Amino acid sequence: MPTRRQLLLGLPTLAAPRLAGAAGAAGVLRPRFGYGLADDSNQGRAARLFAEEVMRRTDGRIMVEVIGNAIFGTDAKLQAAAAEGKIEFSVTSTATLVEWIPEFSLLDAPFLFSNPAEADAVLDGPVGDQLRAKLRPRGLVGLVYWENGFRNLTTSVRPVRRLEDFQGLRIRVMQNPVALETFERLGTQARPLAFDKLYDALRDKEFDAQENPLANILQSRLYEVQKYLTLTRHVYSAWIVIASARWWDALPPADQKAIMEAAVVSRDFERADTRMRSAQALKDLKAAGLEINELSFSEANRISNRLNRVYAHIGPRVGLPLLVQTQAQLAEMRERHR
Ligand code: TK8
Repeated sequence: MPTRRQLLLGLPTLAAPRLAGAAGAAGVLRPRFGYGLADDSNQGRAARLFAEEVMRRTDGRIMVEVIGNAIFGTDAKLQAAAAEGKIEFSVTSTATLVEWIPEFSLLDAPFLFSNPAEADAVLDGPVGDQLRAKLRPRGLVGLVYWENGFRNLTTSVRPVRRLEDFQGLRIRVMQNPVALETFERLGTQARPLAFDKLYDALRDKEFDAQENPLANILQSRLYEVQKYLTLTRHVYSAWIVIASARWWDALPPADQKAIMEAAVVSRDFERADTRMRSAQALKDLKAAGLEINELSFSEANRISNRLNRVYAHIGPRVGLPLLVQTQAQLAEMRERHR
């Protein structure tokens, strides 16, 4: 077993010298998949399934080592580690890629998707493909999108029932400019923080509030340091599975294909797993003592109206063609399902 320090510093973990993820004596590759959440999380389960599928499809020639618990950090740290080739795979929020790739801010648009089927269709279609392709110049390959989910607000100080209740809340947001602007517009004091620092910061009362999908609030135990949950569903959060481009480009095409197929299997599993658990999470969070409320229709409308202006800043980052294509796809889906 590698020590934590070896993992942190990216030192070789085998007695024989080797390049990370490069072929060892027996020709076996051991790429590392770093992720931010606990072993017992949707990320952990799907990462392990991905590793199994890659092993099976390559007859054991590629053995993905799954390393969770934010040992390599979360999001921005993981992206940098993968881009630098310190790890070979990771999964991070698309929101934290926006500083590198502004077009990803498309997905930060409040209330863009109205249900998971819309998110799947856009992410797995031409729009998602164009976004993934933008990772290349950053030294990353985008494989598939996993679901984090629709984000909901939690606070420790008061329930949020009306637009006015946001006023002055010290809220942690992701390291993402659109999230920052969204919550500033709602009247909060918003500040970005990496996810692996969030639990302690809430416990130490550095923030009053945070927002995350239900499954994540549960598996990251945020309910222990928060008291109220409002089902705001204000934005859909996607995760993207990434690979180090340098490592990927050295693989034979057949292995690239096998890994891509494994990633698709992991995607379908992860989405089903996350959706099943988030339905259950509501009950578990209630049992754990969170006070839960919905937003009334009229308050939800007031909040979404207040956020209309956020779109004005997303547009220039994303560019008109991608925006139009997304809106056209959604309009077409909604027309069909009427
Ligand atoms: C996990 C993050 C997290 C995200 C956040 O690494 O930071 O709030 O929702 O789940 O991607």
